[in-house]
Amino acid sequence: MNTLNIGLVGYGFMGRTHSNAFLQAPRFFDLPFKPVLKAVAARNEDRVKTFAANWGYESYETDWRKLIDRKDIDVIDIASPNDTHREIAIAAARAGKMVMCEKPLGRTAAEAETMVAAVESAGVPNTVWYNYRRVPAVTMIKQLVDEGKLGRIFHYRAKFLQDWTISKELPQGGEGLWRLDVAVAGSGVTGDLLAHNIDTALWLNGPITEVTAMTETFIKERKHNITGKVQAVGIDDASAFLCRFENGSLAMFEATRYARGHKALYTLEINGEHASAFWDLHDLHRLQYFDHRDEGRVRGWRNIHITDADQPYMKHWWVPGLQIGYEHTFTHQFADFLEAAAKGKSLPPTFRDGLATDYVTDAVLKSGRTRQWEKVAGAPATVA
Ligand code: SOE
Repeated sequence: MNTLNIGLVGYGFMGRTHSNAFLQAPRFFDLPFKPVLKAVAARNEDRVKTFAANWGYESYETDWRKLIDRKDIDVIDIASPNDTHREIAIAAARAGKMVMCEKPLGRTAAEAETMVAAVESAGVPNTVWYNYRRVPAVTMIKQLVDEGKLGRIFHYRAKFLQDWTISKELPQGGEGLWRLDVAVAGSGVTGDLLAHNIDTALWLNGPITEVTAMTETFIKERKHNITGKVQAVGIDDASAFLCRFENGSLAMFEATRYARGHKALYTLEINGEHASAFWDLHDLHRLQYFDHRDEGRVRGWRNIHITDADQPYMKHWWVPGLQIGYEHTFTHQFADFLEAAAKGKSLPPTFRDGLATDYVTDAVLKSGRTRQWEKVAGAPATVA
C-alpha cells in the first residue's frame, strides 16, 4: 500500500485532534494509503520535540517553510492560528502538496479567495476541517434532506454557545488566547463558532443569499499577552443574524462566548413540509426527528440513537448502542479525505466550500457594522 506522509503545522488543541485522527483512521477504516506521521512544525523547539515524541511524529521542524521544502512530505495539515493559514496553504499548494486546513479557511473571504486560487491552479486535493459535518447524526440529517424526506424546507436555526471569555481579567493574544486577538483570529465568534453553524447549514440547506446581523463586543479592552499593554478588543463577543436561503427558507443563527453555563452548545434544527430534524452537540448521538406522515395515533418526535451499522460511519466502530464522540468526527474526515485524495479529488468541505462560509461571515460582520441587510457574495459549493 502507498504511504501518505503527513506534515503537521501547529501543536495546539487542533494539532492534537488531527494527530489523533491520523493515528486512529488506519485502525478503523480500510484506507487507500498508509498515513505516516512524518513531521510536525512549530516554533518552540522543546515543545515541538515533546509533541513529536508524544504523538509519534518521526521528526520535527521549527520553521514550517522547511516542512514545505521537504520532498518526503505529501500533505500539509494546517492547525496553526488563523493568521498563518493563507501563507502556509499557498506555499504548500505551490510546492504540489495536498492541503488540509483548520477552519475558518481565511480571516476574510479575500484571504480565502487567494487560497482557493492556489489549490485549484495547483490541482492539489484539499479540505477544510469543519468537523461537525461528520457527526453521524448530522450526516444522517444530510441523507434525509437529500432523499427529500423533509420536503420543501421552511426554516433553519442554529446556535453555538460558550461562556469562557466572560471574565474581564482574561487577557487577549498569545497561546490559547489568540482567538481573542482580532489581528490573529480575523473575528470573534463569527469566524470561530458561527462559521461551524454556517458550514453545516450551507451543506444541508444550500446557499445563503442575504443576512442582517447584530454583533457586540461586551468587554472593550483587555491586556494583551504579547505587548503586555491594555488594548482595545477588536473581536465580536456575540453575533446573531437572520438570513434567507436561495431555496426560499428563512433562518436564525446565534453564537456567543457569554452564555453563562454553556460550554459548547451547538444545536441545529431544520423544519420541512413533511418532517423536522433536531440535533444537539451535547447529546451528539441523538437525532430527533418528527415525520408528519406517521400514523396519527403514534405520531411524535422520534429520539433516534445513531449507533447502528446502517447509520453513517457507525459500522467502523463498536457494536450497536455504543457511543463514539467529538474526536471521531476528525477521524471520519481524515478517512474520507484519503478516499478522495486517492482519486485525485478534494474532499468537501473543500477550500471552495470554506470560501463560501467566509463570504457569509464577511456579510454578517459587515451587517453588524452597517445595521443593514447585506447580500452574500457568491461561491458555489462543491458537489461531492
Ligand atoms: C473555541 O472554543 C472552539 O475550540 C473552536 O475554535 C472550535 O472550532 C469548536 O469546535 C469548539 O470551540
